[in-house]
Amino acid sequence: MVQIKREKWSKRFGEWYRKVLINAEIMDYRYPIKGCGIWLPYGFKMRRNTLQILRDLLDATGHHEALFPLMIPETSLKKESTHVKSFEEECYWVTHGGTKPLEIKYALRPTSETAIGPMLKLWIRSHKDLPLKLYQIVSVFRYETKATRPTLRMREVSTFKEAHTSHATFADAEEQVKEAVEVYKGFFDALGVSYKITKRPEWDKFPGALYSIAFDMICPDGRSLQIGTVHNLGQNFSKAFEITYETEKGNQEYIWQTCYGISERGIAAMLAIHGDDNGIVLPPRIAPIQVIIIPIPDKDKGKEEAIIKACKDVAVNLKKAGIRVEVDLRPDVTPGSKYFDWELRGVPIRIEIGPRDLEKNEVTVARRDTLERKSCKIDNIETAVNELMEKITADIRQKAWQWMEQHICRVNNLEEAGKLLKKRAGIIEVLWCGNPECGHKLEGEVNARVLGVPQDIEEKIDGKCVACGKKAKDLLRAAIAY
Ligand code: 5CA
Ligand code: ZN
Repeated sequence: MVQIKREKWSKRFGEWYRKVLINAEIMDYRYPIKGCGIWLPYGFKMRRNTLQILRDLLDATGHHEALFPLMIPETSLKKESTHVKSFEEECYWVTHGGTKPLEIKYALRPTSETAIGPMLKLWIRSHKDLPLKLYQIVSVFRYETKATRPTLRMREVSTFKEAHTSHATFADAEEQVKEAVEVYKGFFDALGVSYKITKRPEWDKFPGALYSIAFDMICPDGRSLQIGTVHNLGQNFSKAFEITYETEKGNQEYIWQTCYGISERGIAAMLAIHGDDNGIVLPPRIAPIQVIIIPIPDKDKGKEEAIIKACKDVAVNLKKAGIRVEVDLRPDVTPGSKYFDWELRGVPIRIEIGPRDLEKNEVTVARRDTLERKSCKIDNIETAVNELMEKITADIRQKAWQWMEQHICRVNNLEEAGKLLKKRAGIIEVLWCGNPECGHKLEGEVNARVLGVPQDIEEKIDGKCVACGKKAKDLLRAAIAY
């Protein structure tokens, strides 16, 4: 691990991130296909804990996990015209079975509306079948043309949670959008990730949607990252796939649909926002190892065995309390190197036990996020660890939100906006008349991206559009986006 000093960290975020993924054994990105990576065992455990939070949130709100096929026949993908127009070029196509060309080629799913459509048509008969809320966690494939980056922009997005819901009315679909936003808030709050919620402009909504709502975070380099989206699909797909239901009055109506997705970018956001010079910092709920215990060798050797025993005893007690704990007993590695290894991997709490600790019936507890150390009575260690884990969770979340608030810039002229965007100061907020052209002016020469109109603040709009000077209707957010 090359040490990157704090003041340089933000400028070298890309480099830091790439190194941390491989050195902390999260993902190996050297696979011979671009945009594909391997979740290494440590990263995979972290991923599993993350997904558990998401599954729990979805299951608790009446969603059901399912699994649809990877391949989508071209005939299905083509049914919704705006959808196919956007995804056709982004699909990987299966054209052969062995050496024989297929009559109908198959797309590897870039997302699954068109895989699910034909099945909903079979399943949904009456209003009693609605709402139907399904999700799956799978790989999707997108032939991304923008620069691929590990976990941030994959071609095999291997941790794609997509939810697809069907409803009887537009109002029900609107309610579902709200529920989805709440679920995602809960998810990112659990990871301690700070975010802004914005309605994407017309020109940047999901292909086939009525509108799209997005969660964006701000990376340490000041660029924004879209970490989740919620779409109201209206009846676009149900009309294309002829998915109807019988109403209570006996009429046939098209269903209303929503979909929402989160990927490994959610994990990336968590690593990016909490990380520091020493490596990653994991929220205790996510950490595969929550506590690492390190014996400090006794120079006089007299207490060596007692120290090892104390380490093991503490581990047993913590394990009994449901805490994920390990003792680092590697014989030829110095404590300093052990600290380095586990700090890099983001283990929230380190417990050191040395001869002097033992004499006082104490241990030394170090927290990963602040690197602070303090002594703690051995008897009460489970309670102390549990309390500290809660404190770490709350503190890193608060720090992440502070970072976010420090990087929201309200400006009232285009030059200033351009300057700040160029400097990657974060997310810019300006007043806007609603005209797309004025939005594009903000994107300007700096190649920024309009994120859209805020959904997380309510404010009376009073003033003029930064681009044209006409009466403003909304706030508009923009950033240099990943
Ligand atoms: N069908 C909808 C909802 S599931 C859909 O596909 N929406 S999406 O295109 O916006 O993708 C959902 C989320 O996946 C995005 O908000 C983004 O955070 C993430 N995502 C999209 N493309 C990639 C990619 N190439 N690599 C990593 N994550 C991605
Ligand atoms: Zn304007």
